[in-house]
Amino acid sequence: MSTDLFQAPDYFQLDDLLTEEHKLVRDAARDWVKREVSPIIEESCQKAEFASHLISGLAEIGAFGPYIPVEYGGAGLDQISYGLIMQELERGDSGIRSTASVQSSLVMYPIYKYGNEEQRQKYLPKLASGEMVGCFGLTEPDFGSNPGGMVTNIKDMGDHYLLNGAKLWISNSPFADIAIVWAKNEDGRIKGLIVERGMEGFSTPETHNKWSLRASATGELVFDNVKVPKENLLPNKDGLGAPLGCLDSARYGIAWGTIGAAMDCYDTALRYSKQRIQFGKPIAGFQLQQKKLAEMITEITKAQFITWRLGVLRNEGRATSAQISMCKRNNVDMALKIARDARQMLGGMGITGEYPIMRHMMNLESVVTYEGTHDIHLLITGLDITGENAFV
Ligand code: TGC
Ligand code: FAD
Repeated sequence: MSTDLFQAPDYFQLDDLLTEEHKLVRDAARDWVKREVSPIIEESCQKAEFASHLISGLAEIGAFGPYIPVEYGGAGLDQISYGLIMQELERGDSGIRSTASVQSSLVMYPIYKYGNEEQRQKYLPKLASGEMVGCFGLTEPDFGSNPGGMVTNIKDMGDHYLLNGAKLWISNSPFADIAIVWAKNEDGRIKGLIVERGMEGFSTPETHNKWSLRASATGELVFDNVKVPKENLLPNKDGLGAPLGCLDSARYGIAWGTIGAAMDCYDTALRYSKQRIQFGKPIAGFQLQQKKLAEMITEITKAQFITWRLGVLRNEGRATSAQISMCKRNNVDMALKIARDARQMLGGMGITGEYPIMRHMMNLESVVTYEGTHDIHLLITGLDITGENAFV
């Protein structure tokens, strides 16, 4: 891997709107990514291996539960600091951001929000320190965009629940210590459970042959008559709104994260275009290449501002799910388009691992699909503005 020369673009001085704490948190994450992620990420992707040694560093920079209160081991930061950490991690690689997103918003968040005090005390400090890693099981083989149709189920057996079913496409599942699993009870009501590795009948086969998110481990969760103790049920919220509430938090993190991936592609293409000589001058001097770069920085700047504003609204408890959907959809799409244009600007070199662009581009094909696809988020906006539900 060549030296990481990344310089973050800030065309409209967004930094002026950040607090000193935001900048400290962001810069710590940025330095860590340069030091720990950039040197190893290309090899990790080529080998399709999750670099598990990064877990302790992620914990140290506060990437596990940034906004979870300090009393539970979290960093007690605000939503903008959380977003900036995700931005920096995804600047390194979407798979590394995925690991932190899942741990923070899909595992720690539901335990903190929907769990009881014993569950918080038992799991949150270990998740924050990276001693324990979790995953989130919502998607099933036949229910992806429509998770409300899930067939994974629990039966009340008196002193425990009997869990049966399967989840597919689960980030971190192959090595996770615990899984937050969403399943229907006998009344068809969706409940959240904490399932622990080692419970009889619970297995987590890995999904291979991915061309995307290769530095992140993905797998299944298979439940064959798993006895889950009653104390592992999350008591404080049920129904589809419970997992969807977690997704709001993770989608918000992705909105920031994809700005990081876009910045890395833009910064790489800008630097390359000034150095690459064709027809006797740097390709940066050709109008067609300038158009690409000018449009990239414009789109990054627009994304930075709606996302920062979304963070302010979240800090004030005023952000809506529909606003989060719009921001996630816009920013992933923006990053994908920038990755594609940036890759072209590097010509043949753009397809190699010498530069991060192709890796970001392939990663973003997962990011545009998970946490709600591009089209699903458009329909959420459509429902919000028209009041007409296209899902029924
Ligand atoms: P619908 O009838 O609209 O809603 C059911 C209940 O949920 C409430 N609700 C929400 N609550 C909180 N946050 C949200 N964003 C919410 N959206 C809806 C809603 O008010 C209702 O509550 P109640 O009390 O009336 O019951 O549900 P629907 O079945 O029509 O589905 C709506 C739809 C399609 C928008 C939703 O199901 C959806 O978002 N589908 C996409 C599925 C998805 O995003 N899956 C992600 C799986 S996890 C993942 O991908 C992790 S990748 C992590 C990584 O590696 O980074
Ligand atoms: P489908 O729902 O089958 O969709 C196929 C196509 O149909 C899409 O283009 C979709 O937009 C379109 N479509 C569906 N319904 C409609 C409609 N009503 N109108 C118009 N078009 C529609 N899930 C988890 O629970 N936990 C995880 O940790 C997790 N990690 C993931 C990691 C990776 C790498 C990937 C790829 C996925 C992950 N997922 C995870 C699953 C992810 O959330 C789903 O893939 C996603 O929600 C889409 O579901 P699906 O793949 O079944 O596609």
